[in-house]
Amino acid sequence: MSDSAELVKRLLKGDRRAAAKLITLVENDNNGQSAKIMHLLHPHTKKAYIVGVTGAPGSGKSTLTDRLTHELRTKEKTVGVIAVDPTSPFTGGALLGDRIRMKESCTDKGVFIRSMGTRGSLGGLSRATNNAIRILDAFGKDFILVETVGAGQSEVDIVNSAYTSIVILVPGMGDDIQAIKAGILEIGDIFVVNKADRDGADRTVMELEMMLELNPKKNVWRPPIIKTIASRGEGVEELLSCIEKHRSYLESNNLLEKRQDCRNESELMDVLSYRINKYLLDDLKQSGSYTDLLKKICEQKIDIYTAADEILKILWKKS
Ligand SMILES: Nc1nc2c(ncn2[C@@H]2O[C@H](COP(=O)(O)OP(=O)(O)OP(=O)(O)O)[C@@H](O)[C@H]2O)c(=O)[nH]1
Ligand SMILES: [Mg+2]
Repeated sequence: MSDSAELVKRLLKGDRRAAAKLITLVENDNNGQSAKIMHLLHPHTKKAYIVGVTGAPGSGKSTLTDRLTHELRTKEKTVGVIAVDPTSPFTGGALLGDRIRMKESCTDKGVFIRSMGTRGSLGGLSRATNNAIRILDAFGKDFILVETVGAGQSEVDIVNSAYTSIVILVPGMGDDIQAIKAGILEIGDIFVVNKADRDGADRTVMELEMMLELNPKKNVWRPPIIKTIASRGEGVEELLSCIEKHRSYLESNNLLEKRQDCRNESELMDVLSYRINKYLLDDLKQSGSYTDLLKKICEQKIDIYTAADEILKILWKKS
């Protein structure tokens, strides 16, 4: 039996080390190992409930995730936590930081915590994270909490794959609210104003309410706004009850299936474009006609669009 098959077998029996090893394998994705692993895992997935937690650096995502994990554990739910850290790929600084902040949950067997760093090519992080989510799903975790810094496309992609997305803001971020309005506001199913022990929390809630009012996307679900003090665990119970309400809303309106479909489609497109890039374009770059066309562009004999048309013709002929 291959290495990954053995690991998947151990994962399904509840072996934590196998879970950790498998996530490392999908992170590195050497020799197409992710594909093999995902093939074996697929029948064992689609059970976990995925929650995205996003917000600016330092807004309290890890603290809140830790508290939420604790709250879920009191309800006897098992939890997987994935902290996506796109900014510090090498040092492991954020990893340690998250570990320390999440220490409360760390010794608990019902909790599995993992940080993911930027790796590989563009978009590799969201693919690795999606695969890690599936690994923890097959591992049997009831809830998977995914922490991402709310900036950049890959984080938005990751949040998009959650069933319930929590957007965290902190008081005194008026300008930031404006800045994130376009992207993050649309994906928030629940808004949290954390650090409510600071001045201006009510004002932030008000500004947020006004912004949501202006949001043209009028859904039956009106995103609630909750004030929390994550460092003291205040408001966390209410947050969990909002997550449960949102889940019931999705389930009773057949929207959970829809979100799962969206998630599957975006992952399929991601894998397809990755493969098209990797196999077709890599192959093409080795070919003489590609080098010839490139040379012609440099010599001003052909423009880039015409060259691209020529390349597409070559690819179509091949397929
Ligand atoms: N005053 C106050 N401090 C808080 C609260 N919640 C978290 N903090 C503190 O804010 C700091 C950042 O919290 P984290 O949970 O690490 O924030 P984060 O969003 O995960 O940060 P990054 O992962 O680095 O982006 C820590 O020092 C926390 O103790 C709160 O409700 N009130
Ligand atoms: Mg954090």
